[in-house]
Amino acid sequence: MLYRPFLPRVLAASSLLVMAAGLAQAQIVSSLSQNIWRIDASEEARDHALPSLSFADPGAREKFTPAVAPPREVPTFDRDASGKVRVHLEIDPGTSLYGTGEVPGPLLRNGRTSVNWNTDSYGYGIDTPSLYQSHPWVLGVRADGSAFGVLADTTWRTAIDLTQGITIVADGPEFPVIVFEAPHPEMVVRRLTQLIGRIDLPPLWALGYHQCRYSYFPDARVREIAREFRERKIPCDVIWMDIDYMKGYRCFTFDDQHFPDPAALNADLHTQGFHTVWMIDPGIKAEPGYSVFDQGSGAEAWVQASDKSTPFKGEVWPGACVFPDFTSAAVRAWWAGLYKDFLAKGIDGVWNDMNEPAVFKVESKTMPEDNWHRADDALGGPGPHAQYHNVYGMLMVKATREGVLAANPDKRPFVLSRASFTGGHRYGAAWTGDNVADWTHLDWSIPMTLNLGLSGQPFAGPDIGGFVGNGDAALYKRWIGIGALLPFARGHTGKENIDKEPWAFGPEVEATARRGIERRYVLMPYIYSLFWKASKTGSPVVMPVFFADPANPDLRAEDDAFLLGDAMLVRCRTTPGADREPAMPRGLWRKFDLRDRIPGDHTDPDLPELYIRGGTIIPSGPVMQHTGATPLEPLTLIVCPDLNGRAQGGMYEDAGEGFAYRAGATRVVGYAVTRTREGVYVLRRTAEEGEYKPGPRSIRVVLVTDEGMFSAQGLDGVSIEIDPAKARRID
Ligand code: NBV
Repeated sequence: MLYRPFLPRVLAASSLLVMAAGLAQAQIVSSLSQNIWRIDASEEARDHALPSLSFADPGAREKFTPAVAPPREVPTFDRDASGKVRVHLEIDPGTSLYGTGEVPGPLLRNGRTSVNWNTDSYGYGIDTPSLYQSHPWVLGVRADGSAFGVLADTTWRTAIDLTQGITIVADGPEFPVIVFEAPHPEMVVRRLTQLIGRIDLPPLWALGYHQCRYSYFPDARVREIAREFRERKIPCDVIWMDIDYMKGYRCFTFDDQHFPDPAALNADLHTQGFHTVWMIDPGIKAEPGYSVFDQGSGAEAWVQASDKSTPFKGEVWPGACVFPDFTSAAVRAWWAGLYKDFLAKGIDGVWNDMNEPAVFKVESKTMPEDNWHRADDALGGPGPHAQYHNVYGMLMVKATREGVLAANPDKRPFVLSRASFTGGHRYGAAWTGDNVADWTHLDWSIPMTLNLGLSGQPFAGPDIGGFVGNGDAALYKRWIGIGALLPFARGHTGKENIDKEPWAFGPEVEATARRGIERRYVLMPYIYSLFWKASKTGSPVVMPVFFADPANPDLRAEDDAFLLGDAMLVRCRTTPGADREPAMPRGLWRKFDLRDRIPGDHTDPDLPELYIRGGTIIPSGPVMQHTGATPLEPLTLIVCPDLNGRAQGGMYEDAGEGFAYRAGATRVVGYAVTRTREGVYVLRRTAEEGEYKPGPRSIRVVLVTDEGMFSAQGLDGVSIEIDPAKARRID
């Protein structure tokens, strides 16, 4: 980068002359807010930029002022040999790169390339260039731990090359690049979400454990799975219905033989404390007489072929299909309306699959790039599929979410989507698609979830146990312990595979799986508070360990461990044999376990190790069979005093469902621990806000010290003393 050392700190004008790759191009550096810049290739490019589909408020991108100073890493624009727009940023030595959305392989992305082009990538590997979601976003962490972020604000295909600095090559017209700067990488992610939005608080049940397979059918099998969970006392909140519930794969229909009475099935499951999620794909069987096809045809709802006048047909599950054109608000509204009768059967959540969109029997695995979308002007106006391909899935989930909400206006919607785009977290959660039941994919499930979080999607996780292939007991028992502590925790597997429910591998593995899942439920008050924080601030629910010590170069590639919020570190073993010890951040981190509520938790070699950060408090609860099973009684505060004997923490709670929380029916409490001169620890409630009142509650304190864990009991609101010399030792 030629000019940076000589750059005047205050620029007289917003235009900056940049010499890049021998080409002179005047680029425009504008400010969106403090520490957020918008850079355009030229004034002309700025004036003609397509609207943002990532920004929660697209208008926010247009409210810029001339920048007083440029960011430290300034993108330069030019064209590659084939005429594509190329954006390049130099990076300082020692800069680590992350993000880029859903990418296979390790956390650290330096030296890697990926292509943003949503693709059905069954059984993907390290060389698979594109997975199901697109996130033209890179997070950079400099040697000193300060950080920056780069968002290429275009929906067209982008290739991200991190082999020499950051290079983004894009199809389509020039686009704005948004650059973020902050002293800490978590702040960069928060600033990103200031623009692309934050998740809405999910219903509490969606944070429980989910059980899926392709497919549980007929309905008797679904009932059997539910019964097994309850009889074996393995906690579970959600059972999933994959495509085989449909009648000939026609969306919004039910097979009359296998699922003759979906309403009764859902009602039965509800009685046992389960919620259900049912799949809906975008491919609609092109069959006159099928009401969804007839309605959509009448409304001219389908994506058009390149002739711009006939609906494109592609083959998916039901045979020849047409595809709703979600780039039109009218089509989205029609699609949303289809969920009313569907959800009236007692369905709680929706799973949108195949929405890259996936098309069978074609090399591209999707529709032709010159298909035609009659997109609204707000999205950029009519254009080819190449322009809208990457946002097709996101716009589908947007419509689905709206439909689910309209059908049950008093409930928080839950939608899971396979395809997505930067900003798609506002509409649905994500999973990492058709992974493989092997150790490599177990290993990747941590960094893939982390990089999605660093790209703005905090609600993500892998198919626990692996989708493609069987795997074995050794793999499953590691995976369930790790997966149960990732934000979205769902066991799933492919059609031909062996059973992979927690009990499928025999009693020993079942015991580990039960403990692993029980951990999630015990930690639910903490996990729910982290989702609340994500919804308020954009902080990811799980974060790389280097977030706890960003200037430490030894942690930059560590992805066998992760932070679950600020207070907890989860150290995993993702190889079958001689295991490496994941590196730890500097500072005080104490190992703890949940043996006081989960027998054998501390001796199970297959569960990840749990650490609590010195100076923090983790709220937790009793084991329960589902999130609605029992009240939070007692509230157990796991306390790790720092070297001065102090600790602080808090908790968010509400009804776990519905929208009263938006009108103040919330409870945010703070607790603090101090140590007296005599070495006695005292817990006090320091804050209590909001109108949600759970009633009187007892509190257990579990003090984590060098000498072991000690517990004491008291009432919420009253100070509690713990004298390690006299307190009950947990053993
Ligand atoms: O609907 C079947 C599967 C589903 O189970 C899986 O999770 C998706 O990623 N779906 C893909 C379609 C085809 C799988 C071979």
